[in-house]
Amino acid sequence: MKCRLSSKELFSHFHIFTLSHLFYFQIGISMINRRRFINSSAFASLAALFGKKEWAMTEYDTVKGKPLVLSTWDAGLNANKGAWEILGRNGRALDAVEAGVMVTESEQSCCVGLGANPDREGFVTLDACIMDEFFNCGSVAFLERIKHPISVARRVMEKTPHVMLVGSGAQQFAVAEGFPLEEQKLSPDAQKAYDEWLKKSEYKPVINIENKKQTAFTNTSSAGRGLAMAQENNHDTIGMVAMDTHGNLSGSCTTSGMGFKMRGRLGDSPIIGAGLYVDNEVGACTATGQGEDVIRVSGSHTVVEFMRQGLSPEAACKKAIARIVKIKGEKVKDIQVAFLALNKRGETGSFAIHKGFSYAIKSHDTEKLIASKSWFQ
Ligand code: SD4
Repeated sequence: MKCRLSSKELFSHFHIFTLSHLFYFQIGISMINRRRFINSSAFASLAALFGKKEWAMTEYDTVKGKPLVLSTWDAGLNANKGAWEILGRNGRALDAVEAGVMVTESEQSCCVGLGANPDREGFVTLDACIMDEFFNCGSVAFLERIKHPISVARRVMEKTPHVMLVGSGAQQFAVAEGFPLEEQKLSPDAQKAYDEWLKKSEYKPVINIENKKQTAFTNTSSAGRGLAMAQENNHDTIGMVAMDTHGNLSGSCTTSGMGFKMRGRLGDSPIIGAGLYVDNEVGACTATGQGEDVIRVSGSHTVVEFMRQGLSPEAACKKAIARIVKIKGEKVKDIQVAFLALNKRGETGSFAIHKGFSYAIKSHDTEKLIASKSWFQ
């Protein structure tokens, strides 16, 4: 009996045959050396033939001996210096991302640490998370009166069976670990901003408040906006990702969240996969801006997955931003979100919804601030 197949059918049979053989072949190989197999040019060309780009891109060649740190907003310049104390001496990325953001937690700012803007009840509540090269991660949220939430997040990661502690439980753990309980008191700048805010009590986040010059961190009304712009301070929520000399990645993120938020509100920053994600085989990403919209798309994890599929850090950030832009429709004009990413090759990139987002980079060769590309100009 003659069997006639069209070229389309022939192709699809060949495709199925090849895929199933590849599957069994890959299981066998993985026991020997999966990494070498995936990187082999034969496999890469088969992947290209079938348009399955991610097969060829699953594993990146790790760059070694070129430590690098990236962090969000202009305050990232100082934070990077803190991280570099460790990275520049061939220390571990995890230690660097903790030390780096502790610099910002100690500075007076609108959006990080105990000096920052309070919630609508007048209390400063802090969120932070940290992740290392082994998928270890720790997080604290709705934490009050503790100066360095990032270090408490690291203790959660290292000393508990959990990933996340919140509120009074997080505070109790911090105190038991020896972190001092600070006074329940607003900084003079935050007090001024809160008094101003109380006049209208409107929740209206201002995009790019993190980089606006300000002395009192009012970010709610148009009057407040003018005030914020005219003032003289320059800090922010900080997300940091770093690669150490061994090519290992880690990340951290710490914030007081959106100013004048509802009591108990959490944003993306303490949520692993939203405000931060690290996959040491692929890359790392952190997010800043309106946390609700980062959470909606599991932002940082989504960016890392796009990098796994072969996109550059910038293209991966842009694709995640495109998703938010599509979801938000008209409302997108009032929100800012930015992603900042790094891959295993040491390539970096960012993308924001609106212009005005900047990030800081530091390596052996460079130390500078970069204006991010954005969806809207
Ligand atoms: C939040 N993502 O709490 C944070 C705010 C932020 O720069 O990043 N500000 O939603």
